Amino acid sequence: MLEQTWRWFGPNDPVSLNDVRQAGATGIVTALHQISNGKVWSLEDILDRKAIIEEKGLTWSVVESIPVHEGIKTRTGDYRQYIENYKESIVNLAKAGIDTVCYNFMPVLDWTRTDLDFPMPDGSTGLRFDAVEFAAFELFILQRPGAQYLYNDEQKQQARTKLDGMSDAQVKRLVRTIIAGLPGSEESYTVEQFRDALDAYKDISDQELRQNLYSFLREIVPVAESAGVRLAIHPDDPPYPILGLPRVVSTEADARALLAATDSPANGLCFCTGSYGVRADNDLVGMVERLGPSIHFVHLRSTQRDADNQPGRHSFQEANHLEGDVPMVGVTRALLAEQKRRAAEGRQDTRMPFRPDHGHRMLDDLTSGKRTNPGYTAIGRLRGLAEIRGLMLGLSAGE
Ligand code: DNO
Repeated sequence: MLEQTWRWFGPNDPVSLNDVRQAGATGIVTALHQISNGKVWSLEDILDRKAIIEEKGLTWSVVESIPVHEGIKTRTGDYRQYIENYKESIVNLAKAGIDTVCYNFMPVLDWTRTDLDFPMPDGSTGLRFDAVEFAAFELFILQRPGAQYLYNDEQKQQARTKLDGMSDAQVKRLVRTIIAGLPGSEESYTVEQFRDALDAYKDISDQELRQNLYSFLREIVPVAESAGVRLAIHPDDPPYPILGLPRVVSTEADARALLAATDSPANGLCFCTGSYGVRADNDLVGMVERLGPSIHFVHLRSTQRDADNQPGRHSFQEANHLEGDVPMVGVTRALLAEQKRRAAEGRQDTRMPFRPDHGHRMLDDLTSGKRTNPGYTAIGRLRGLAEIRGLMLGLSAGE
């Protein structure tokens, strides 16, 4: 079995550590969300948080995430200081015995959706990214310079029609959903600030962002390696360019290039099936088979692409964990095989933490008025964890 973990947003998370225990997870995935981007995580703050987790009989398994300051991504401003601070946080985590750190290198926005309560056929609600709504936002609300060249006339018309059919409240909600920051994203903007944040990338190509990422890795990976910490980069979500921004962690080729840029056991991946899985050209099972040794952390969830999708800008919604486009059985089987392989090889890092990523709002979470973080409900994730746990047990029993 892979280690069963659960994302917890800290003491203010409406889903408590007691709830996590009852869900049957043993590891906690969390971050010091109260510390602003770019600042050092002190050993004292880390130990305080660790004690809260251990008091409940759980362990702090993975840090998700130490956020990467925008200055590091653009290599502007005080970025050198932010990199030094990042290293110090890694070393402090190692001193506290925490050895796995997730991060991402998505410019401006972390994960992005257009609807946080999209009705599912069974009456639950889930997260959705609608490419037409997103185009409406970009073309007509944000009026991003350059956006008009990304879409053909038919797509522009579709977006216009979509926007015309929306009430003021719906438009407001769409804007908020896109720019106000989803849980864990650590950045949120007003429309004005958002324009400025995008502007900072106007001269940064994919190639340059890639180089900025690799330069960052060349600095932090050796520090992580000597401290005994494994880094796990989360892929882009959605895994294709948006808003004219560069995108560099969306495909198997991207992951390989990143691993090759700094060859070290500390330089690894967070394998998020929901993010990579939105692209039909990502062969998820093959990716686990080929990249397995570098997978330090796993997010298991599924997505469903719309039937009428246009390649490169898919609309999708999040599916139940064992349904949708992600071949969850094959992926899980490949992960279990990787775990066995590590044990046979004598590697120490055999726990391979995974968390059930996201979950629908369902049952009491729909009716109780409890406000959980979008995607991070108790009951929806409990369903995901229970299904995946059963799947793992079944697959292991068949060995
Ligand atoms: C969304 C999450 C992301 C993820 C970061 C990792 O639910 O998967 O916010 O934590 O991208 O840095």
